[in-house]
Amino acid sequence: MLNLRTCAAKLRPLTASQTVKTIYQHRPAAPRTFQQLRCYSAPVAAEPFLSGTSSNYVEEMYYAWLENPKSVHKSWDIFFRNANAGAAPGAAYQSPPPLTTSLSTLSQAQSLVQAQPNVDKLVEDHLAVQSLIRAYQIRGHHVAQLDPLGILDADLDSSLPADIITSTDKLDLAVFKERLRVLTVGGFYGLDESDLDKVFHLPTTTFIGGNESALPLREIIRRLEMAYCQHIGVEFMFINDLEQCQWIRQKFETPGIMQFTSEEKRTLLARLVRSTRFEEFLHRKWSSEKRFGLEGCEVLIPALKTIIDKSSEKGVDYVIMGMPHRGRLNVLANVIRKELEQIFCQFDSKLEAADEGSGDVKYHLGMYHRRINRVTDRNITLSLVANPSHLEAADPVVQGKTKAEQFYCGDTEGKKVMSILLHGDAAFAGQGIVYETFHLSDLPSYTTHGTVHVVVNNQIGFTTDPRMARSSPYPTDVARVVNAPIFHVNADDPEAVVYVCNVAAEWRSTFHKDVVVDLVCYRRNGHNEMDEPMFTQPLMYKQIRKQKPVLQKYAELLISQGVVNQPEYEEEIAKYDKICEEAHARSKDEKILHIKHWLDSPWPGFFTLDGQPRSMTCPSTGLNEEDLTHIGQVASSVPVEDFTIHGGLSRILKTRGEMVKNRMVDWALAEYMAFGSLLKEGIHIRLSGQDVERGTFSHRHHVLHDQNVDKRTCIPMNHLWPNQAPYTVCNSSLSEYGVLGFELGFAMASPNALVLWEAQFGDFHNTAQCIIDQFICPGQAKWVRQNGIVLLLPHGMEGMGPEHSSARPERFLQMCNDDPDVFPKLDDFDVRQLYECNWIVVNCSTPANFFHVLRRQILLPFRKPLIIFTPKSLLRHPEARSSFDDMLPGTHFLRVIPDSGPAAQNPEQVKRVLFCTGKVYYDLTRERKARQMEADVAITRVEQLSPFPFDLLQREAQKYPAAELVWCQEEHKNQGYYDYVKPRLRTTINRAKPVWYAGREPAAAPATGNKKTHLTELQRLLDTAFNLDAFKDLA
Ligand SMILES: Cc1ncc(C[n+]2csc(CCOP(=O)(O)OP(=O)(O)O)c2C)c(N)n1
Ligand SMILES: [Mg+2]
Repeated sequence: MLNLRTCAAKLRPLTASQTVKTIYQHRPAAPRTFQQLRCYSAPVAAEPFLSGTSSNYVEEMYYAWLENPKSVHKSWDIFFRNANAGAAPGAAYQSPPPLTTSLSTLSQAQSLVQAQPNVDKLVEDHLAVQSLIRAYQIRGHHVAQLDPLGILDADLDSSLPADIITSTDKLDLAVFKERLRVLTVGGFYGLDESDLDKVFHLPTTTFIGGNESALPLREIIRRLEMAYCQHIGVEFMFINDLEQCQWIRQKFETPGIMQFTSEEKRTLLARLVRSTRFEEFLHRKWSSEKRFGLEGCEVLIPALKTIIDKSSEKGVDYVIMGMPHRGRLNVLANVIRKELEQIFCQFDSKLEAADEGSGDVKYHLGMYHRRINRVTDRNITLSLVANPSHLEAADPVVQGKTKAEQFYCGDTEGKKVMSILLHGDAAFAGQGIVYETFHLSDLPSYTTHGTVHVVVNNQIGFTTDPRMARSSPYPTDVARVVNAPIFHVNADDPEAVVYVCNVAAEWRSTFHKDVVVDLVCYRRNGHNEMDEPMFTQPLMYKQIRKQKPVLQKYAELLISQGVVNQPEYEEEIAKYDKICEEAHARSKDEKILHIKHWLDSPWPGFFTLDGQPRSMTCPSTGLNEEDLTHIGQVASSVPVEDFTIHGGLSRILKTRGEMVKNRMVDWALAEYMAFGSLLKEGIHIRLSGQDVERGTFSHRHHVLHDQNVDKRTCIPMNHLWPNQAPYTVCNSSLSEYGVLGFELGFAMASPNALVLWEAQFGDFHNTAQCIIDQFICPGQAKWVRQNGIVLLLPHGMEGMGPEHSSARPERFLQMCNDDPDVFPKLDDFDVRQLYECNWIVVNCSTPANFFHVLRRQILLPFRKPLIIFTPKSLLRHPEARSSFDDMLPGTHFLRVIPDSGPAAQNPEQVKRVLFCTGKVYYDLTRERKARQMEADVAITRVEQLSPFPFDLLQREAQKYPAAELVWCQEEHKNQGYYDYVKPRLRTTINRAKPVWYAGREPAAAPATGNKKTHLTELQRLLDTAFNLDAFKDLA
């Protein structure tokens, strides 16, 4: 095949310089072989007709001829023979007679080909027809009739492509003729009207012929119009894969392929009835409630059901969906099949909440439902992921959850679990997260093996016209970056929609790649039912008022076809209305809202049946010496044979080995110990983020690379124990929003996994702020959904400038739900306080504490997000080491590390207690030592910032009765921890004393860009911290 390609490439026209170089080459006479033919490229290329796109056509014919010379037209056979035999440039032709009007005369002509020498016109006309076919395949969608209103251009362009012979108004023969004239007679294609009845051989790149290999031009144009310019616009020619293109052409070009049985038509009508009458029912009962109805795109319901039916037929048994507001209730009712009374009761304002959760069921809560698919008679589980208002934010979350479900059921190819993402047209085009999510779609550790995207393209976003909302022709153009085919379809043609959805589902199950269905529709009402659309879209809405609902149109069609009769149709409507009425009556009995019934990811077995934790205790997070040593040894070795690692890495591993011998760990080893021990207990671990495999600071090295064999890698963590859980460590794309969303989704699927996302530098997390603000911080409060995701955010003022210093602790702390002014009434702070918080925020100062907090995350009987500010310079700081003794059984995470030096021995003498967190501790102890103030100043480390260790810090403050209390931080005053800590510290001491501040001044940027200024600032804050008179005048 490679040879074939090379050879065919030689048939392409050469550049001028290539021609000059090769044209005078010696051309030995030779038999017809690929190798030999390479020499003849110059004369062949010099044929005048071999230019531009026509060379592709010739290439195809050449392939066909090589395999069977009879498979091509006689004229081509002669041409290739001559070329192969070394004919001079321009002399390879021998002209056959022009084709006349019928197929029979075509074959006569073929037999006469050598006798009649006028082949030029024939070849040119064939090439023109080939170009024409290609033009329809590439640009036919631009003239497809996609807008049900008939007033807008789905591609925002009212002009017709210059190389398509069509008129948008099929009835206007005059327009058609004029266009034909412009494009043909002396024009683009060089054909004329008389050619319309001539028969042309069809290339292998089209299926319009069905069983025929040649057609009259008139019929070719008609069939191309049928395939590409009706209610379906297919965008696929950018796909760089012949097999995939052929597959799509076959699906849309084959004559008569879009046939529906009467049974299928009736099913489609019944689905449209449900979709339409559901909205009507809601409108009747709650006319003044917002519901973001589906009117104008009722076809979405049959569309989704088709995708699910077809996917189920192909073996999928779990579909995870994400969608925005539009039609959400309808999808819940008619696709996921949530009980109608459960939906209707949400409109009852008297509904009381039985559990926590902000109760925004109607538009945001998720759903999980297992049922039998009636069409395929197979089990199917459907899950709709809870989503915030932030459009498209749920996209990566859905993908992460899908990946996790695939991972946990061993579905490595996405044959059993798949995702469907729904989008609005404005959001799909406007939100960058869509692009980020697409870019995850083909990455080995992030692919879900194809997502079906469905766009509810109502050609408006709130009040904004598409012309003001996007620069791309279609709202779907973003999908082109991953070569996803895009099927635009007029949503008022339900059969076209269902056909396209079937093809989309088949595409996904065949190629396991993303695909987009663009439902071009309209929005019958305003953005919500209370909005007046005429303020801003008067003409569009005048048209919409005239628009017959799709159900009515389709019912009339089926009645006219005799597929159903009027009474049957009315009965179908009455049947569904009755279902709604009965459910409505039952819904009045629902007095209590159980938000836990709206979970998208139940964790069976993890909670009690009431959804409570199975205990309120946490065992010791320590580990036995044997396991510590074993993990340490694997972490410092290469556990496979004949594997050469980099010399520098050998030294790192050797140092690790020595540390293990000395029963010590640094940061990287502590992480190894935590991960390795959890893997032994069957906990899957997934660490994802930019460059996490090595670690941004080159400290981790979880993936070893053979220096001699390309792409040969080894992950020692997966060589720890015989039956261990798998460890996934994956460098991500350069995205935060997308990847953090993905990992959050991954962590949703199971409580028995430790899922960590590491920011390259903590600063960068703010690109993913939406995931933090909308999901991680309030997820449980809003949606009663726990999540144990861990964020590793490198943080610290190290003179690297404003961009690489701060993970913005102040923001995370500001979003903690503990009350600064109330000392919690708890008998157990260790676990109970964690249970009540919205997330845990820590800044560890020792590797052992880092080890414990990671293990605690899994050993807790519930799940909370964990934010860890991780160190940079401490990764290699000689004092930032821990002994195995601090990690043995019985040890645990220390929320506070009290001073243990001379100050603690004589607490009454202590003049000042410095409270701090993280790396500044090492600066403070160094300075204290230098000033010989170890007996005067105690240093207390707050390791768990939130929930705030009120109990332990109260003890610390009381221990030093004569001491001033100072919060010391290296961050600027308006940043870091001060604003969070100060009121809480004051609460612990009943506001009996002030809490002073030692740290940098307030500032707009997180850090100075000047190294010297950085050091000056540091010295100044240390001076304040140890100047016992610093606050005298302020007291
Ligand atoms: C990220 C984000 N920005 C702004 C909004 C406010 N908003 C809600 S709906 C909407 C228009 C959405 O248009 P489209 O995506 O076409 O969906 P449609 O409502 O037309 O179905 C906007 C701007 C939002 N929800 N999310
Ligand atoms: Mg819209």
